[in-house]
Amino acid sequence: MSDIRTLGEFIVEKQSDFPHASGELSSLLGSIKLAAKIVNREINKAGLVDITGSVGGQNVQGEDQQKLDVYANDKFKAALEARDQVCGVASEEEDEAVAFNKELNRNAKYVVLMDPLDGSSNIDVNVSVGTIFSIYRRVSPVGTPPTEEDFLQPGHQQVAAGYIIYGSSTMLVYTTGNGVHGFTYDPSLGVFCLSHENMRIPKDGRIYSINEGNYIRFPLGVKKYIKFCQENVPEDDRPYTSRYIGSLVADFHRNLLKGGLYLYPSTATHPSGKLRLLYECNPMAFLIEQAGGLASDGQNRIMDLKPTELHQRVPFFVGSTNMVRKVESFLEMYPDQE
Ligand code: AHM
Ligand code: MG
Repeated sequence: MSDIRTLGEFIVEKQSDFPHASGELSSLLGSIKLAAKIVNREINKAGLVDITGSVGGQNVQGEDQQKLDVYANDKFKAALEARDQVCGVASEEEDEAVAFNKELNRNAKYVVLMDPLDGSSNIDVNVSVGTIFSIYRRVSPVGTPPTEEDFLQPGHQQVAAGYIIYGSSTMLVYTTGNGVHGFTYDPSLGVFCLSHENMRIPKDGRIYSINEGNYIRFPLGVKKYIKFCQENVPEDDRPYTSRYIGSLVADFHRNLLKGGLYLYPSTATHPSGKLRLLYECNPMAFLIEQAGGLASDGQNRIMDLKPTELHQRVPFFVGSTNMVRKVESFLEMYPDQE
């Protein structure tokens, strides 16, 4: 028992990493931890109760909303509002940013951006899904409602980011800019236990993760890169292995542990790709850089992009440093669509 370090204990221990730590960020992470447990409980029951399937509506981007998407959104929002450390949230499931109106919330200094249930189309088939979160210090004055500028900050301004993977076991992985730490949920104790301290992604990898069904619509550089991955060059450990779950958190998590590259490029039909800059790409970019990897839109560092809208999409290449550099070099070498 004495070896177990819980997420709560670890966060308190690490508070001293912040020169003027007031405990507010720790308390905020505590809210996320609580909502994660509630959502985890519900996801584990998904096959048992009539909770899966589309709720009937569509979100702002015209995608089907699943019941658990809505459930997760509500639980994370409620948990974040309850502890008074957050003045507003933006979510994949909300058209606009949501300001919390209580006076204590208006006095809070953080905003949270989240994808409450990423990969939710996978729930019905018992495949891992996840929650992704990103935390910023507000730039508008404390005491007022949050403004658009609070939510449209570049990724390098994040103070913390992380994800929860609801998988064969449930894990919470986060960074506050001092490395990446992973905690595995022990359902019998009801606590997240430190299992992966200071996670590092290998500089080289041999897993590539992409929806190859879209091949015909990819930029030429991506097509050439895929062929490069498939070439028979034993001295370079090629051909690589292709692994694609279709659940960003799960694909990212595997590649973080083993080394690899996740790609969601622009396509002929979706010139900006599919993934959302603010609550999918930026948090993953912060995590991967903290773990020693890279995240790029094909040319630029993801965390340097200046967001212009809440649900903005961006091509996304994330993973082992040498693999990201390689795909960037192919995009530079073959700039045109075929
Ligand atoms: P979602 O937020 O609507 O669930 O979409 C994001 C998901 C990612 O988890 C996953 O990597 C990607 O979409 C899969 O897209 P595709 O089905 O086009 O391969
Ligand atoms: Mg998503």
